[in-house]
Amino acid sequence: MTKRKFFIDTDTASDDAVALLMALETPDVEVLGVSIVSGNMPIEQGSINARYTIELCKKDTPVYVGHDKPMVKKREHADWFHGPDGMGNMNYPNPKVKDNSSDYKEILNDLINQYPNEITLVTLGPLTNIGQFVLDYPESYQKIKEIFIMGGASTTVGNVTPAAEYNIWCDPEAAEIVFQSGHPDITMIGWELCRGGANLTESEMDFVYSFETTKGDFAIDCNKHALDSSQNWLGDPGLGLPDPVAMAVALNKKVINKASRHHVKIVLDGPARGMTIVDELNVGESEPHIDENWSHTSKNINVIWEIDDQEWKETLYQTLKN
Ligand SMILES: [Ca+2]
Repeated sequence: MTKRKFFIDTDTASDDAVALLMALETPDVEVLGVSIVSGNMPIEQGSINARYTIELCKKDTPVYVGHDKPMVKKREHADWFHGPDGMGNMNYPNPKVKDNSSDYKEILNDLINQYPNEITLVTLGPLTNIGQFVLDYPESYQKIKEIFIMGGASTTVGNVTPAAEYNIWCDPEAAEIVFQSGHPDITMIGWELCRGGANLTESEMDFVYSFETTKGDFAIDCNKHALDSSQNWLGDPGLGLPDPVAMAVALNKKVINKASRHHVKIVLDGPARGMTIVDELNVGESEPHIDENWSHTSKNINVIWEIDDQEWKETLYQTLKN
């Protein structure tokens, strides 16, 4: 079987861990490497969480530690959401394997040259690592097959400010570099897609426990703190899993119900910092151009508007059953 080749960039906390697990446990996918970025967690803890997840899946995927802070803005972690260790304080043991000391950018560059136009890049954290890769290896970057970004909110509802989703807000300068990079196949999976009917309900979490698998238990247990935040802080009915929803879209196109291509810009500063402005009506392409910021803009991002909640959950369950 020819496997699809994935590279994953993550600020590994609990929902990242489940997304990693999904990719690692999809039979026709090979995860070539995982890079860690500062975000939800400091990179040291993110690396520990990623390596623990990889060991749980009995894989030896290398983990590379990337940038320990955003390009311009100061560090802001999200341990208040995921628990101090990012994994619901489950006291998981330390992983046995250390992180790989190679530079993630050199590794990713080598992999792209080895497999041009074959690698799917999935980003689950702030875009610092990938923004820097765009700057350092612009030609190689364009030979990534497709890029799936968990970040932003196409409907502007924010989870860290009224305007912004955490990943984009955390490093808006890096996000803008990636969004304006000219890569022809970038898909944005906004956090709003994991809300409401895409939440895992209490009975769906019980269903996962009924698999009686280590992976199933792990997927729900490590998100206990996030469940509390999801319900009591964001007012969602159950457990929101933004990174796994993004991974489900990358793994299984049938998860996508509605998508269209638009120009998307990132707001860098002010009260709308990190907002992903989607030109939903493509007004930037029409005459007359009355605002220089939106003159002659072209469609740079595949925006997902709606997912099939049942298909996403099935995609998740398939990876937790064995
Ligand atoms: Ca994440």
